[in-house]
Amino acid sequence: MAPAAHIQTLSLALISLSFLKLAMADPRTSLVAQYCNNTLAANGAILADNFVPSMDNLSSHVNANGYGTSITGVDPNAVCALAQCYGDLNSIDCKLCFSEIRSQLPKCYPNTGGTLFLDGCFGRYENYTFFNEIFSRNDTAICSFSNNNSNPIIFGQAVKEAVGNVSLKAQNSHGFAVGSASNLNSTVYVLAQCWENLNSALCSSCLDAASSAILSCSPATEGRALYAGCFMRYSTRLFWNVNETSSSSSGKSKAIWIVVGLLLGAIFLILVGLLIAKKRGLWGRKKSASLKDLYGQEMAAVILQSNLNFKYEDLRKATNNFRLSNKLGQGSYGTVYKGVLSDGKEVAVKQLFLNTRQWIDQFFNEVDLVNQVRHKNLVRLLGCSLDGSESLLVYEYYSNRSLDLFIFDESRDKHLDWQQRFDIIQGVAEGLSYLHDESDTKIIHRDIKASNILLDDKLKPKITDFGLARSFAQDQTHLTTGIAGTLGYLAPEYIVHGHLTEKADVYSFGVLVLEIVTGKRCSSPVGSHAEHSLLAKVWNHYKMNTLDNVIDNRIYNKNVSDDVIQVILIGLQCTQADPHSRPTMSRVVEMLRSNRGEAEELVLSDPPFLDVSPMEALEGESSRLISADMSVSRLSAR
Ligand SMILES: *[C@@H]1O[C@H](CO)[C@@H](O)[C@H](O)[C@H]1NC(C)=O
Ligand SMILES: *[C@@H]1O[C@H](CO)[C@@H](O)[C@H](O)[C@H]1NC(C)=O
Ligand SMILES: *[C@@H]1O[C@H](CO)[C@@H](O)[C@H](O)[C@H]1NC(C)=O
Ligand SMILES: *[C@@H]1O[C@H](CO)[C@@H](O)[C@H](O)[C@H]1NC(C)=O
Ligand SMILES: *[C@@H]1O[C@H](CO)[C@@H](O)[C@H](O)[C@H]1NC(C)=O
Ligand SMILES: *[C@@H]1O[C@H](CO)[C@@H](O)[C@H](O)[C@H]1NC(C)=O
Ligand SMILES: *[C@@H]1O[C@H](CO)[C@@H](O)[C@H](O)[C@H]1NC(C)=O
Ligand SMILES: *[C@@H]1O[C@H](CO)[C@@H](O)[C@H](O)[C@H]1NC(C)=O
Ligand SMILES: CC(=O)N[C@H]1CO[C@H](CO)[C@@H](O)[C@@H]1O
Repeated sequence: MAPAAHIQTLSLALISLSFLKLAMADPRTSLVAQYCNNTLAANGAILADNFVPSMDNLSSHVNANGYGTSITGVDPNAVCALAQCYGDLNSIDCKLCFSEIRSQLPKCYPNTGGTLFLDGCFGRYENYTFFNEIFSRNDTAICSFSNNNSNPIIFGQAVKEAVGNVSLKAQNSHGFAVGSASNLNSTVYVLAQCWENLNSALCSSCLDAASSAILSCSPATEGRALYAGCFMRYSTRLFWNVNETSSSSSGKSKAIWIVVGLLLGAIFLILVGLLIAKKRGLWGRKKSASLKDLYGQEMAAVILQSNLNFKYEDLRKATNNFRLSNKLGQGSYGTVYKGVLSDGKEVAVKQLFLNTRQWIDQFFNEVDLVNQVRHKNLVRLLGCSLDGSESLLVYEYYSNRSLDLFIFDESRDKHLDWQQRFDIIQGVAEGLSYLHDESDTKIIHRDIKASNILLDDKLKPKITDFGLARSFAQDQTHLTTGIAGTLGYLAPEYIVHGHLTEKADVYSFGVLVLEIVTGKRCSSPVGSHAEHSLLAKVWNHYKMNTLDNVIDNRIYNKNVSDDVIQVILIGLQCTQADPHSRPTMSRVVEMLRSNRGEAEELVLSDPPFLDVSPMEALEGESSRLISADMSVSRLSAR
């Protein structure tokens, strides 16, 4: 190759490198400190009911602004929450950081509050409005003395100058600043951040206190000050994300991403080839990331050429321009509309909320996964649209909508008899068993619940919403980056420790079985909690040998009650607190086929963790709380 060509390739490669660096900036999700308010909730069930919508609301604010507050519910079980990404995070990294907050904060449940400092963002919830607090009893400085600077006096002066200047700069620039100072050969980097709701007087007081606290860390090479209203960090290395070109991307359309990505991907392939040929491992570390990028682009190309491809314009017409009257429901990642294609075929069109890079990966993930798995009890994906301003997925339409509309329907016009309910339970079990054990890649659904079970015209169940599903084999490291799912259906080990295995699906399935049999919701809509202790209630009847009483009276009769009870026992077995005591889904399918819950062999222990509300426990049965604690600590011991 001519020298000129080398230079050209190299400069293009450098441009692409800087792009990758931007795209892969660091969300800094490592944990600095977490503490829980030591007050127990007045009512854990209502707290849980309020927690999820409060976090969802918070999430929408943080995704839009990098900061947010939300208030859900009323005293004494309100959930007031605040989250703040530090100013140098781009919008994608902010989402990643917040998703870590989202998954870690519930560890404080059922206490009324929790505070979490990560290196890139902050989150807190309490049962009162704390938004203007700048000090708390837990304010502290954390110093890392592992590697003290060898010249403490010179170093100390650099720390003092950098901290003082950056603190001042932050007070004068909307609460965020970064900066550095050098003294001889010591350079110190400082970041300061106030929460955005604080006025400048409060921000100044907080940063002043944080500054004096953090100065006590010198000569440690790392210091962090954690205050109720602000965060400050100094380090001897440059730790924040440096601004390069125009910052982040949330507004950019997907099309631009794909074109840019393809271009850079191609350039990078050339570079990697060159490097390998020359046996120079100079940029080896970046290589794997870029190849992962290429994977996404390949997917796009494959989809565009396949019959999975739908035109955005056709889908817009099919759904009457996404008219509200065509709306079927709200899925985890987007709104679902009914559409009628030009040939008269009815379809369900899912319009994904977001179009950032992270979500595009999710999008390919979903297309890829749902297209790979084919089973009579799984919703069929017909295709997707890549050419419009939004990401759309097209599914088969099922006329009888979702299971929750049937089992929780108070009026009697959508009645399901026992045989129909049993068939639904069996179908869902078979679908899940396929996902766990029979498909090419093991898939954990993560969000099994009544509204994710669709019913076709013969009332056969179809599991939907694979948006949360990840292939077990491909993505092990990211399994716990965000707790997804619906509280009430979530397995305790997943809520408390973020441990995700297929046994979390088994737990959710068990909850669903109990709902189908009793006709009661495991967790009620926001604000009420009457049925929240469904598991506890069924459990109590099991212990008193009165399970007859929990059966939905719309299906109850003497002839079926034995069969129904066998199924309840399977449900209880699936909701055991210890994941190892839960059967696999293929075992559940076997038990259902032989129509026996195998009561004799069954040893059920531990009432399910989530249903022990502190109030019930304090009102007398304190042994229940203790036993729940034990099941949690047993989980932590693993
Ligand atoms: C814990 O919550 C109570 C109100 O329930 C509040 O008064 C107290 O300040 C909180 N503690 C901390 C450390 O935030
Ligand atoms: C969040 O809460 C505010 C105030 O209660 C409300 O106005 C807003 O619509 C909510 N946003 C979302 C996305 O739920
Ligand atoms: C917060 O919860 C505690 C404990 O349940 C309760 O005593 C207190 O009144 C609650 N605070 C507010 C503001 O409701
Ligand atoms: C990056 O640039 C934006 C806008 O130009 C600015 O608001 C922000 O403070 C900058 N961040 C850093 C870390 O320099
Ligand atoms: C936070 O403050 C409370 C009340 O002073 C204390 O009991 C608790 O141990 C503190 N937590 C941490 C992590 O410092
Ligand atoms: C660093 O300095 C601190 C405080 O001066 C001291 O306690 C610590 O032992 C020192 N550590 C090392 C590794 O020198
Ligand atoms: C810090 O502030 C002082 C006083 O305003 C100034 O002299 C100094 O140059 C500043 N240092 C840096 C690194 O900006
Ligand atoms: C910085 O300078 C001091 C004295 O000039 C010296 O003792 C120290 O080793 C130097 N540190 C580094 C990292 O070069
Ligand atoms: C119970 C119920 O609503 N069943 C309906 C399911 O869908 C078919 C086909 O649309 C209808 O005929 C049933 O009435």
